Amino acid sequence: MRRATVTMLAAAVLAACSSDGGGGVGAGSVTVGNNFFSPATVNPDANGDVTWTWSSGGTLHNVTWEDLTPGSGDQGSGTYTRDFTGAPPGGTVIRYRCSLHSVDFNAGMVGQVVIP
Ligand SMILES: [Cu+2]
Repeated sequence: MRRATVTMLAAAVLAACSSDGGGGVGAGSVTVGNNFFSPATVNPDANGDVTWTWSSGGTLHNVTWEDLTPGSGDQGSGTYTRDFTGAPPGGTVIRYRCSLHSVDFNAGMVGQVVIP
């Protein structure tokens, strides 16, 4: 009984890790929820793109870049894609936030793209 429980827990942990690509870092896609981005850290996909998909029931959110690249503007649905082709590799961190639900890039509705 005890051994069976441990095995089931291990399987659940492995499933949770694999569902987002491992380690909580996604590749190429981010869900825009109500007051969060998921995953909060994402790598571009093989084409260098990251796409944000709104799942907020019509509530407005935006993607606003610390590097001043034009962002999504306020959206309540739909998608927004940024191409990171040519961004410096090696762990470069490019931060963003929803300007409606954060006061800076450190807390609140914030996220980051990491260029591997
Ligand atoms: Cu927001």
